[in-house]
Amino acid sequence: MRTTVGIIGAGPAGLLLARLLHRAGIDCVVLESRDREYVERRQRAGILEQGTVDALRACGAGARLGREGLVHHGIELRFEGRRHRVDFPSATGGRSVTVYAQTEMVKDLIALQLDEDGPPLLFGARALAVEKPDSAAPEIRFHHEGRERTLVCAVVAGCDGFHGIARRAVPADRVRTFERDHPYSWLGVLADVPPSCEELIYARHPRGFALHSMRSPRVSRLYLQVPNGTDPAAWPHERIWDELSLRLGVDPDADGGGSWTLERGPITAVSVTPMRSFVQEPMRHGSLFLAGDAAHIVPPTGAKGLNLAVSDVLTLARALIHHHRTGSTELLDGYSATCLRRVWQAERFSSFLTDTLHPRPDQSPFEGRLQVARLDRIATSATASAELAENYVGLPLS
Ligand code: FAS
Ligand code: PHB
Repeated sequence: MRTTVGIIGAGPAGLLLARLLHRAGIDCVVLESRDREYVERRQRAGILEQGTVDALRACGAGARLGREGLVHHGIELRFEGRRHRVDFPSATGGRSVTVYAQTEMVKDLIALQLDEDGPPLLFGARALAVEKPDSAAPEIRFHHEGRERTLVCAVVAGCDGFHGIARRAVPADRVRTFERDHPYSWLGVLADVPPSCEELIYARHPRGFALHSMRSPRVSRLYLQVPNGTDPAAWPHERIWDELSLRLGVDPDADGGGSWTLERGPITAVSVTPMRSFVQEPMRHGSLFLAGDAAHIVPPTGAKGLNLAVSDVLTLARALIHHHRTGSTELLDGYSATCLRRVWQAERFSSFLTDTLHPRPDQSPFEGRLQVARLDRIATSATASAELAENYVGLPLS
């Protein structure tokens, strides 16, 4: 098989890249190791930055998003029984975020690719290796339908996530990795119950962090900080609801207090995700370009993972299209530096929010007070609140 751009992975990064290249007349092939049902059902992110929404609309993938996406103009912080709303539009010139599950974005992109005669998308095609990545004709060796095959390309896009193989095709002496594991994980819950809030609630409680998000007016998505290695089976559903109610609870007599109750309902999915920060530099090696989780991971606290994957792909697509039209490699040569500047800003923000909202198991009482002081500063300073808002809605694309 031959193509111009071989794309490994049919997650948000690979699917959006295929859509953008196809519309620009650049042929590509997407290789995805899993089957369609698995990819479409895999519970992941829920918040789209304005830039992501704009990009999906611009490439014709925003119809259902426009109908079903929930536009949110702020989030609520809760700590020490207090409540503080961070307003987005007033601090960011009118920008907001949209609640629209990654599963739905993936379904929309797959449907467009398969139904609108898009580029080839092979499910059950597991990439085994990227050969000759620093040549003008790199090859992807992959396993599909019981046999090994080779896809000869001009460019390989490694969009195969943190556990993929593309990143490992770069010689070890040519990369620098930066990583940090956090001493806690998130227990994620999907529940068939209307959300008990209009906007997301991020809570710092001495027992641990909790987040109340949503998927629709009828489905709630909630998270609890748990120790690493937690077995979901150790959390019966009543225990989950009890702990969420405790950590998200408010003090009627505190700032912004009032009364608030967490509605309970049938839990349909429980999973545990470790918190990880990771960056591999550079994001390019010869004809191999890494995008999304294949190159970097952020803890999900700042809702940046999916949105970073999108901004990498917008940068890569623009560079490939520029080269296709002019022959110039200028944007391709600048790809890694352009992406990494935004990646590190997302790592900075995600680390700040994660460190502020999650009591660490071994932290000192002093560090606990610092976390409360940081939140108090955001709750009492328009400047600090605006800084959070600017980062949450997404920094401008370069
Ligand atoms: P993805 O991992 O989504 O996609 C990579 C694709 O490549 C997958 O379909 C995989 O099957 C395929 N693949 C892997 N190896 C392959 C091979 N050898 N051959 C062929 N295909 C291969 N972000 C948030 O903002 N908020 C969240 O709440 C959140 N929760 C998350 C929970 C979990 C468990 C994980 C792992 C991540 C979460 N993230 C969250 C981050 C997540 O949304 C990612 O940022 C996003 O999926 C990145 O998209 P991709 O880069 O396309 O990678
Ligand atoms: C989600 O809805 O899955 C979600 C929302 C905000 C986050 C992380 C996850 O920061």
